This record gives sequence, C-alpha cells and structure tokens, in this order.
Amino acid sequence: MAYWPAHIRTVFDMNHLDAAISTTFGQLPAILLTAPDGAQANITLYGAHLISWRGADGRERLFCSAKSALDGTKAIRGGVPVIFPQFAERGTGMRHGFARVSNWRVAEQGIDEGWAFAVFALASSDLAPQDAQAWPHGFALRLRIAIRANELTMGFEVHNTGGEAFPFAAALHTYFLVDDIASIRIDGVETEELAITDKFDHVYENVEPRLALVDGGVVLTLRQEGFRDAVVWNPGAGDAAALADMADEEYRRFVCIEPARLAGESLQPGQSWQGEYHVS
Ligand code: TA6
Repeated sequence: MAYWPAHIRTVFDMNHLDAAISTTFGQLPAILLTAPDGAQANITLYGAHLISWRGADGRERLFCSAKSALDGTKAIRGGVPVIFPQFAERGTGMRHGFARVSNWRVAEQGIDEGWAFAVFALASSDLAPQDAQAWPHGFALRLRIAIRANELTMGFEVHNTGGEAFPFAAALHTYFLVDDIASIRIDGVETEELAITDKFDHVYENVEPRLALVDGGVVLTLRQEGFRDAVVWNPGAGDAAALADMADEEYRRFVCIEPARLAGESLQPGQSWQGEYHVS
C-alpha cells in the first residue's frame, strides 16, 4: 500500500466530495476546491467567503490580513466578502450587511468542463433571530464560485421568496493581492489610468463592464455583469493604522475592486436578480 504523508491522509479521511474537500481556515469550516488543472480556491462557510484563490500557475491572487479574525466573531479582512443587503452605511442595518457574517450552506459542488465549482446558499430561515428581525424579508441567496486555469467566476443570485418587494444592495468586495499599491494601475474606471497614491475610497456608478488591474507585468481582466457599479478602496497608511484587524504596512499589499449594485429597483416577490464577476 502506498505511503501517504499525514496531511494527505487527513485530507483523504475527510468528507471527500468530487472537487471539494472539507477543511478549516483558522477556526472556520471551509471548502477547498481543486480543479483538474491544479487551480485552487478556499472558501469559508462563514460568509461564503473566498479567502484564497490560486490559478493553475500557483500564484495567490487574493490578500488576507495576518491580523484578520478567523473565528467567526468578526468579518474576515481580505478575500471576497459578500456584501448584502446593505453597502457600507448606506442604510439603517448592519454595516455592509449580514451576509459576510452569516453561516452559509454548501448546496452543490462538482467539476464541469474542467471548472471546479461550489454553490453556497443562505436563506432568510438560516439567519440568527436578531438579523432576521432587523431585515424581515423572505430571501434565498446563492453564490457560485468556479475556478479553472487562471480564471475565477463568481455568480451571485438574490431571490425574493417573500410576499413583499424589498430593496437591496450587493457587492463582491474583492481584495486583490498586489506587489505594491504604489505601482498598480486600474484601467476602465476613469478616463485615464487610475494610480493610487494615498487613501482612496471611490464609488463609480454605471462603470464599463470590463476593467483591468495592472500590477507590474501581470494584467488581471475584471468583467462584471448585472453589477452596474464598482468601488475602489485602499485605506492608505492613516486608515490602515486605525484598523485593528490590519497590520500597519499591509495596506501596500492590496487594492479592493468591487463589482457592486448600490441602488436599483426593489426585487418583487418571486423575482431574482443575478450578478457575475469574472477575473482572468
Ligand atoms: O468598499 C469600501 C468600503 O466601504 C470603505 O469605505 C472601507 O471602509 C471598506 O469598505 C471596508 O469596510 P469594513 O466594514 O470591512 O471595514
């Protein structure tokens, strides 16, 4: 019988799904997706939070702070927080909504034409009583994460399962790992290439559906559908120092480029809304 090192044996002993393996990240239950070509993604059930994405080239593309809480007491600082039903403080509810601090379920997983994928679900009936009281609407959310080669696709669906229309905001608050914030460029949000020289926090309404993040010799193409807006954020040295869950120098290592739906028509009973984000 072949000898397997301890960490591989543990993986085999775990609940073994086709493309996905149950694992943990910090203290949080997580799903590790592996595509046939070696691309990998790690997603915690807390927040359906994509915290690591490596393409088939093995390179990590997402930032996660070394000081992030990883025990479910606070939203994860990094990766891709799912923002729903409120963006930041634009509303009376929890800052950036409850989706990023709720426990989601794995609804599906598998391999489809070389893509490893998993679908995460959260419904109004899954909410903690205080969250359900604060936002008393019937809803079902699905987040589909798929990886292959050096590509990532995230599809987000909001379905109104209740009897009344509700307004909502949504965003995929993606923290891209960069070599140095001072040398990146973002194409597509402004008429000229955008460089970030200090704290930056800007909402772009009705953006071009195709943006690019240029980081040295690497160009990431970001394509969004359904999400009409985009937000670009970096806290700069000053605001980073004030964040308890970010080390002082870490602001240099990421930029958030977030497909967003900041406003829009209320979702009618029985109706769904979909947004997609493709990164390659
Ligand atoms: O998306 C930008 C933003 O709303 C910023 O204003 C900034 O504060 C960031 O999100 C992070 O918010 P958080 O609640 O995760 O600290």
